[in-house]
Amino acid sequence: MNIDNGNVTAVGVAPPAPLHVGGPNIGNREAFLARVNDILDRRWLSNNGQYVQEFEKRIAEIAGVRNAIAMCNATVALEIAARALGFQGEVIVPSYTFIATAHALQWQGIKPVFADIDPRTHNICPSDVRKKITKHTTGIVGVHLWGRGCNAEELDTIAEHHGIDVMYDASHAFGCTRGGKAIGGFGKCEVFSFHATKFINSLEGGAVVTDSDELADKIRLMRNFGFKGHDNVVYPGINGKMNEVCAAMGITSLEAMKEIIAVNRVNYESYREGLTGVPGISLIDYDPLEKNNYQYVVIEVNPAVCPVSRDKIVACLQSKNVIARKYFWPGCHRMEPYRTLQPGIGEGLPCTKVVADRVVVLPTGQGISRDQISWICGLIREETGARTKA
Ligand code: T4K
Repeated sequence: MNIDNGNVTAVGVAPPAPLHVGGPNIGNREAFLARVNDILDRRWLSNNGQYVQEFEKRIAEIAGVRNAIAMCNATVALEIAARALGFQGEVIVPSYTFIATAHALQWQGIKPVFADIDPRTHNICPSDVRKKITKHTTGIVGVHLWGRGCNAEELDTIAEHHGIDVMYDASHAFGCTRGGKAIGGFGKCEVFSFHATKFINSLEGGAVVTDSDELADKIRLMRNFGFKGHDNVVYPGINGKMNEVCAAMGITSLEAMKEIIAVNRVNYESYREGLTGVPGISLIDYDPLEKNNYQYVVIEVNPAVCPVSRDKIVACLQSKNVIARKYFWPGCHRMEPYRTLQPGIGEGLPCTKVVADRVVVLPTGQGISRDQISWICGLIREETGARTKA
């Protein structure tokens, strides 16, 4: 960053190629390719192969649960989990989440009833959940947004009171804890995503984790057409299986987990340092007493204080090949089919609107250097007219 005759100019390393939010971490390429060769040599490509089983074992260990069932992606995992729990009628979810959380319900004819969030944590607000329970409610899906654990204790209390179940979309929260307990062990079950854009990726992939052996058995059946052994179908299942190449990538990614988190953390701190003092811009916090994966660098742009709008900041970054994202604007309830099916619902979601209008997610992970982060912070300072420390 230079301050030249009063003009603030961003300096640093401009990217040779676009810097994306969600740019994948690759892990040890040779280790991955060796596994792929092994898969080809052994001619076992899918259907509960040895790499899938190994991946599941490691996921369960990290999540501190008895069972992990790997799936082709987290969306299908959410659908299977919701179905295995017998959700129907209405299920309460936050609107401020990736659209898959709501679609996984809607796709099965379940109505997602949108609850507001706590503007401080961005997670589902238990008191709003209470207000949205009706005689048709059969469950609650909490989302540990950005990897920060939901208020699981309150959600459990509500669910118990109404005789319904809670499950979690933990797509962002692999490797994180809440109150020192690994995310994975809350509610009846939790779902992780290992999509390419997640800090641990299996190219495409997801998993349901649970301590209940009974639920796990049911989910395993549902994942594989309902087959219980050869020639014996006992359930109307679907195909949610993970293939061996994805599992090989997942295992390779897990081997680099510590390293990736360390990089994410350094990146997060670099952004914090680079954006300190920019008026109206704040970085969301991760509780230092918890384990965090730091996979999302999330800033909030307060329109009452920041001299430029959130959208202008995003446009400026994107024009410079920094593909920052307005996740999860505008909220699920303002996307189809929900905005048509549930008109007026937004009136009950004021905090969702405030947060969705403020958030910008910035690129992180192994594909970005500290100099590039410093350059991005410089762009933001320049756009907002913020002076920099010498
Ligand atoms: N629940 C929650 C809370 C979630 O966040 C997600 C997924 C799910 C459920 C469902 O999980 P999966 O069924 O996908 O396992 C992306 C991801 O596709 C999605 O998995 C993720 N959340 C979401 C937060 O981000 P989009 O619509 O933003 O995708 P797209 O194509 O714009 O890619 C995102 C960025 O990543 C782009 O800037 C490009 C970059 N990218 C992407 C890929 C695939 C790369 O640089 N390399 C790549 O290989 O949803």
